[in-house]
Amino acid sequence: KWKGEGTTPNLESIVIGRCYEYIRIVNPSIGEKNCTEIWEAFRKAFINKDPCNILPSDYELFINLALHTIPPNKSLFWENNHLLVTSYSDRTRRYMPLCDTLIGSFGDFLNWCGQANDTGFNYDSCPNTEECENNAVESFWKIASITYAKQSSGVIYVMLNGSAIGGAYPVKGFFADYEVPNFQKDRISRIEIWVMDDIGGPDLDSCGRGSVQILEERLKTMGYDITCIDNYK
Ligand code: ENP
Repeated sequence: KWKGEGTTPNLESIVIGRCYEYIRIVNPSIGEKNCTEIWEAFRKAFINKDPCNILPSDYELFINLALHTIPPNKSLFWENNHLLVTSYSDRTRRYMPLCDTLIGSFGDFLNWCGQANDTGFNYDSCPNTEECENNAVESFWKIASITYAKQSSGVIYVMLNGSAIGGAYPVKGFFADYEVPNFQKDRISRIEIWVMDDIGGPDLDSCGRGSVQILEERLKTMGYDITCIDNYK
């Protein structure tokens, strides 16, 4: 038995439903997509395999089928702010973070894994990152992050949490390791960082200080035009 939570019950129905909701209601401008075919590609990435040996490249077909453009100035990167990002982005109406793309909607708030020599899902438990990094969920978010960062253009927004223990900008994390290195410099006009403190929470990190300063310097060294705003209204 693994230490992580098992596959979300009704995963197939949830994901196929989200896919149709996405292409019919949330973002019909991406055009026709075959949700059943995309689901099959997603499933085949990890089913009937050792759950600790799933690589980002196993999701390549899924990514190719689900890919659509991200409008310029709509990308929103974040760390430790999932619920605020979800409500503020308003399902693509205001911004389009990764979880509001068709690719991201296959994983957001869900859990999944399979097992070797078995064509079903493991609903009891799944390996967490400490048990093995090459698990189905982690590898999914890696390739999703890389793809999303490569497609992002115009003004790039980054929402960090100034009350996060360990710093607003984790120097190891999806944003630092898979997104920043994949930005397409010639398509990005500037980067705007928002450091949001939790309501009633401590002000542990802010623009020009601590881990936010590390991020600002990293991006400046890469040649980006940066603005940073504390508690963006
Ligand atoms: P956490 O640990 O605050 O939140 C993890 C939760 O957010 C999980 O429910 C996860 O879905 C969902 N989620 C949505 N988008 C992402 C994502 N994009 N990602 C990992 N989990 C995501 O988030 P993290 O781990 O720090 O990740 C934040 C990253 O997301 C940032 O790089 C941001 O720019 C990016 P699930 O399937 O695990 O239940 C990439 C990695 O968008």
